[in-house]
Amino acid sequence: MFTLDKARQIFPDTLTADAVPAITARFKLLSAEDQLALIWFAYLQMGKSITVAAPGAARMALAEPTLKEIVAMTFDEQTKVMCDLAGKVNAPISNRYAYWSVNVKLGFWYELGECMRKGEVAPIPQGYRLSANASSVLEAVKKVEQGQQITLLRNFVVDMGFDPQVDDDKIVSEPIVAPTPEDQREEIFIPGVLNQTILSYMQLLNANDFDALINLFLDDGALQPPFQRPIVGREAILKFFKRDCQNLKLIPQGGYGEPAEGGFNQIKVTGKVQTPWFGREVGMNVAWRFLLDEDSKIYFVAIDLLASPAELLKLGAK
Ligand code: ECH
Repeated sequence: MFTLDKARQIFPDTLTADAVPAITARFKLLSAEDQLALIWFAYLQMGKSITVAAPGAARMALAEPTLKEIVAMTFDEQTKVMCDLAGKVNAPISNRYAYWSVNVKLGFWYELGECMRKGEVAPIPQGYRLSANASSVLEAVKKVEQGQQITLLRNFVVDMGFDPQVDDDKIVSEPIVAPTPEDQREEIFIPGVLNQTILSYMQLLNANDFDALINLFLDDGALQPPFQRPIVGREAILKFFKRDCQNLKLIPQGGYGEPAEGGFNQIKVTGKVQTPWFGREVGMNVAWRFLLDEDSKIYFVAIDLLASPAELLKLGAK
């Protein structure tokens, strides 16, 4: 029978974007000042070809009091707050930050970036020179494709803040949007895939209909986001969907399935994913590796960020 560890190994020839964890590890070794400056330079560079969508008021409401607090500080104090965040120092704002969901953290930095542009928050000092290591990490960031670049930026931001043991039930996140009405949902068609569970998975996630989506999973089912440990059990997965997965757009392009042992089926789908932060401007190349039980319930699904667009075509006949 399948165990979670064994399920994680299905479709072993799927090549994931190894550059992302490699660059993230090197980034973590840099000083807080270098980290902030590197992100600033990378962000400016990316801003030439893609634009971040300004976060909505609902998302910003949670970070707003903290942003006001920061804007009222002196430049030196502001710089200290940002360095404490990057350095994961135990300080009031670093503590608060640790309890924000990913999107609240991103929205907070988006606003700070705007304030830096307007001169309301201390900029990266003019002529700041990155250390040799930081320059080489920045060059590495510039070389990877856009989907990997935004994943790196997101990783950097998620990792900041002081985190002793954050109680997962205390994380604050933006309010939940209503699911798209049924008659407005887009039909999903995936060449090579007829399995209804897979088609429903894509359609329900695109419609933000997480309560229906979670019913596709077995009680002890698991979902593994890119570069993360699997999230196990329906309750934890549902919480993740509601907190971090609103308004995604999944664009599956092809797939194939084959029987696995014990009456299970393994199905691989490849395609693009768009995040509401960048909309149609960035299509991330991903694979979904599904393992379904004999009743077509999801026992396991991994979402992988692919190494290159060529990986999208690696389906079927070997
Ligand atoms: C400034 C300088 C000082 C320091 C900082 C700054 C600001 C930085 C800012 C960065 C903003 C970055 C952003 C990144 C957004 C990235 C989003 C990504 C989303 C990926 C989603 C995927 C979804 C996959 C999934 C699928 C499923 O089927 C199941 C669910 C799930 C410059 C001031 C810090 C502002 C906005 C990468 C792949 C498909 C697993 C979720």
